[in-house]
Amino acid sequence: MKVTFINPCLKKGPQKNQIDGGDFSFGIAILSAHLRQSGIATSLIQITRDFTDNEIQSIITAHPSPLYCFYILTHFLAPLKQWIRVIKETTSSFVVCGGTAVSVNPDEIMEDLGVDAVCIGEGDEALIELARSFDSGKIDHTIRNLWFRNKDTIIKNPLRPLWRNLDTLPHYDMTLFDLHNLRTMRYRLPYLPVMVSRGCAFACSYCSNNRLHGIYKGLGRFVRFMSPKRAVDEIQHMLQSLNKPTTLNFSDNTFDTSRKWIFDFCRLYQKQIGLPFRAMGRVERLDDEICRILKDAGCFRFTVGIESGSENIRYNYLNRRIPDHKILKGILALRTNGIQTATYNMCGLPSETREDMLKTIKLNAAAKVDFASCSIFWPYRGTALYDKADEQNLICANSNHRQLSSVYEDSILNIDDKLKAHIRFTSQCFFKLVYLYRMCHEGVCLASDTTEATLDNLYLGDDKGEFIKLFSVLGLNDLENNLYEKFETPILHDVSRITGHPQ
Ligand code: B12
Ligand code: SF4
Repeated sequence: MKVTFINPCLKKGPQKNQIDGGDFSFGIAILSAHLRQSGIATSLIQITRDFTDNEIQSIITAHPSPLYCFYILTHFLAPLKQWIRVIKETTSSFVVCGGTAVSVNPDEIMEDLGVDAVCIGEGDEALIELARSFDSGKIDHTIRNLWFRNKDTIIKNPLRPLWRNLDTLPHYDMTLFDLHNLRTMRYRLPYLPVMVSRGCAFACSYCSNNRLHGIYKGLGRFVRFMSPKRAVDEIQHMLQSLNKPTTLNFSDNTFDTSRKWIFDFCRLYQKQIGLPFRAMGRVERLDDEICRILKDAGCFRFTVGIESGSENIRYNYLNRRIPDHKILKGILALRTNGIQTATYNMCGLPSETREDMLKTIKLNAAAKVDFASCSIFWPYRGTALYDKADEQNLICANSNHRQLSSVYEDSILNIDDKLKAHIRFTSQCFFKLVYLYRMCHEGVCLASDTTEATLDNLYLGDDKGEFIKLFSVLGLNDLENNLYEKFETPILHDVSRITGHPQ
């Protein structure tokens, strides 16, 4: 028996004949490892673009399986629905799906996608049990963590406790992925994503972790890290499969969760791996000591979420009680220790005004960040901020079926067109705006009569033409690319120096 995984990682644009290895998925890599350890073969289909029904049919024919396993992302519900429909029309296979988007909204996903079963929470043991029950010839409908469609009813089984000790997990199955052609491996500064923890201690209102805490209440510790030794082993295993030195990206939600873990892990990593890496975490946890140890271990960039520059929005809407001064202090600690700083921000939040968005730009400018991105708020079902947006009648009836190539494209909230245009401009030009304000704060002459107040008025208005001219006059049109070039070329040299392998 062979189990086939299907991973949605669609990308817009002309790429038909281009090799595209898609995205790595830790969820699929670990589930496949469990199955293989139990003697069950696996394969993977990466949905990297839109496919016609006929194309889907031939891909499915090339990956025959009695059990298709979908990883679900809300952004891609429409194409996922198409894949599931084609599988159901052309085969008698069983379709099960999982992932955080399912865990926080199982009823609707089950109904909407027409699948045979959904997995709530961790699927490590549940999927092995399901695959084994196929082998025994009769599907077991009592498997914990799974809900089954049974004629007109749904069998809702309870959850089992969380996987307690991450050191006892098998190594991620890297063989499923076309590692050299992963999208992240084709960037100018390529990187391999790695992950050595599960869960997050925080409960930001827009994030699924907020709901997962509730689902898992009483079922074990939600935040778990591999031991430093096992984490290094895992990374070595992942690197061996790639067979090419590269930089690493820790995809863990909050890398700086435990001070002791960081110290122990970084010491070991520095000795045994030493490759340049980036990570992300909570800004208020960063201080000089942590930043120094991160830097010594090879951390060249650290990303933190500012999300909004308005304390009102952070405290009352996002459930992120971090005052401005702590944000500035954490980012300063990174900068003074020679770590590049990057921030995640959002715009288009419920109740957010243009003035609030301006505060986000200015806080990033004041922090002198090296890179900043600003996604457009997407309300994920099952999160507290979705409920708040719903109370304010901001959710459109068909919002779940909007397919966007990314969270940088448009707002899906029920708001007026002028505000939508402002939000798109803010997201698309965010870093250039931050840079302009930074130049202003640092006394760099922008144009004879351009003061901060002039910039503010321009930004708050509807006509953004002057900004477009300013960006062009100041040579900011290619800002991100130029900065990446400047910051990343030395890192590439570091990889070659450390490994003696030319990049
Ligand atoms: C790491 C991460 C990434 C990484 C890797 C993504 C990946 N595909 O693995 C990167 C940076 C690439 C990424 C990108 C994006 N991400 Co992301 N990401 C995460 C994060 C922080 C952890 C996911 C993870 O790997 N966990 C560890 C593994 C082991 O757990 P897992 O994936 O949940 O899998 C377990 C179970 O869910 C279950 N399971 C999973 N799949 C299946 C399938 C079956 C059949 C079964 C039975 C069980 C099962 O079993 C697994 C093992 O226990 C989550 C937050 C979260 N709490 O999950 C967000 C999250 C998944 N991402 C999110 C989003 C929105 C995105 C982007 C769309 C953002 C963007 N840039 O536009 C892109 C999408 C790209 C893509 N194709 O994945 C949202 C999804 C929300 C939603 N409702 O869809 C989340 C939930 C964060 C949030 N905002 O709340 N992401
Ligand atoms: S800190 Fe990050 S991962 Fe944790 S709840 Fe907040 S947004 Fe989610």
